[in-house]
Amino acid sequence: MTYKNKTALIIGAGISGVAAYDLLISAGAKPILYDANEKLDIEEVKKRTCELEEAYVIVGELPEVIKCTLDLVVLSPGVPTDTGLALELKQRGIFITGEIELAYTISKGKLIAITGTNGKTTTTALTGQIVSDYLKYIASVSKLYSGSAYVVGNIGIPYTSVAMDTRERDITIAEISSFQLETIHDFHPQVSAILNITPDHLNRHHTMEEYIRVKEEIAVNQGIGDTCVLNYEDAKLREFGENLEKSSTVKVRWFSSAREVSSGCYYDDEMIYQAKNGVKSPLMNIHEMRLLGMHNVENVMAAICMCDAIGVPMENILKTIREFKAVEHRIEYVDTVRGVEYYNDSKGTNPDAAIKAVLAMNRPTVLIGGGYDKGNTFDEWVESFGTTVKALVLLGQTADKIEQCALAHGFTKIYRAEDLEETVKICADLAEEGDAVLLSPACASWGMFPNYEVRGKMFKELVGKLEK
Ligand code: UMA
Repeated sequence: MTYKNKTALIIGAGISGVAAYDLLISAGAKPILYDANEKLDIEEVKKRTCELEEAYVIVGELPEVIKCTLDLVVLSPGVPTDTGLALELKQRGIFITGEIELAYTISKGKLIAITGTNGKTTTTALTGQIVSDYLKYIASVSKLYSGSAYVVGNIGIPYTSVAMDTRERDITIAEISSFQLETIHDFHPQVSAILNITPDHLNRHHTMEEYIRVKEEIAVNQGIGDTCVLNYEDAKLREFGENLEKSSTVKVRWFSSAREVSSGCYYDDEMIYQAKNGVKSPLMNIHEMRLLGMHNVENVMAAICMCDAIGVPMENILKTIREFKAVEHRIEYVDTVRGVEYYNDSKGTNPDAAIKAVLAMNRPTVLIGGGYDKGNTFDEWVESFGTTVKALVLLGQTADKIEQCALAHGFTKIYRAEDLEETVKICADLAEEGDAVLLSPACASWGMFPNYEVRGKMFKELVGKLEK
């Protein structure tokens, strides 16, 4: 599709809307950046675009005269396809597309696209690192340009912000959310992965069936020579993959944490194996990984399958995996102080995510919990403590609620703190050599911090100040 001289309305002036605006300017289109939030400061939005004060930005009500001039509409990921404006413009026959599709139609090179309810950020970052390390290695031995790796998408870097820079030899590794998959048309990754599908974002997709359907769209345009990597232990994905194998030319590669697979990777007795062309080979012991937890073994296996599919040699893949540390704020190793390992899982903003962090701990753990009350219940989280959590240090709005829940489950080693500084001091006193201290609060940070990143960074600073 050519965008030259096309009048395009971009809905949503967040980071992807602004990047889409800049991309459309570079592509010779006439974009209009629109946001429904009338309180947005138009001058501030303009400054975020490449055109600065010349940019065409509208907030609040969209004038009728604009609606009549549009050739296409680009939705930001956070804009539901069934909002009044999107539906109205679609009914007028205007082509509706998404920010990801826009980037795809302009970018060059190979594309690896990763979706799933959990684990997609870590898997995308790891896959991107493997590809990037490999391309650099090739360049160092051949002294020739071997291409670059671009890590983009839901991970926080809009695909549209790099699309114009990509070249035929480059490889883009994209984390793709279900929101982004709703507005694809020709989006066609050479390698796709769906890591798992559990209930999430049902307020947007309305039903679980629709959420699953949208996730599976990631492979809809794949065909001969392409690969789709799927989790064999997810019943829906197993069914999807088996149908895909029967009905298309797409190669399906499985990963499994529970059994041997015919083609792909599997886990057995602390080892990761590869099954390829009828041959099974041990790849690595999971203790060689710096990532913790069985969910991360699954993420690693998915990354291996994807990188193998684009031809990265196994020794290069495994080298990067051995060196790869967790993504910031996701069970991130911080430091060892007086024999105690400190982990930052500030992204554990709900009980489900926080359970994964507790299960990942392989030593007695002093756990930091509590924060903003999103109305969650904490029973399953407390039940996951088992023999791993030796003490719980609580802070924030949910401290009372969590304490009562823990006591009801018979967990009594509970301490309270006023702020994060006091929390870290209490943890340092409680933890003994060989223990871990884990910040994985099961709650959002709001109320005490602007976001989970600020909370995690402050935790790391406080650990850095502990007496060694
Ligand atoms: N808006 C409208 N009309 C609407 C709805 C929203 O104009 O009907 C406006 C809002 O007023 C706001 C703007 O849209 O000004 C926000 O757009 P956006 O929500 O698409 O946010 P971006 O800043 O562009 O960030 C988006 C993704 N956001 C969402 O999917 C909600 C980011 O994922 C992504 O990192 C970024 O693009 C780059 O690709 C975030 C996310 O929470 C991290 N994703 C969900 C998740 O991970 O669970 C899917």
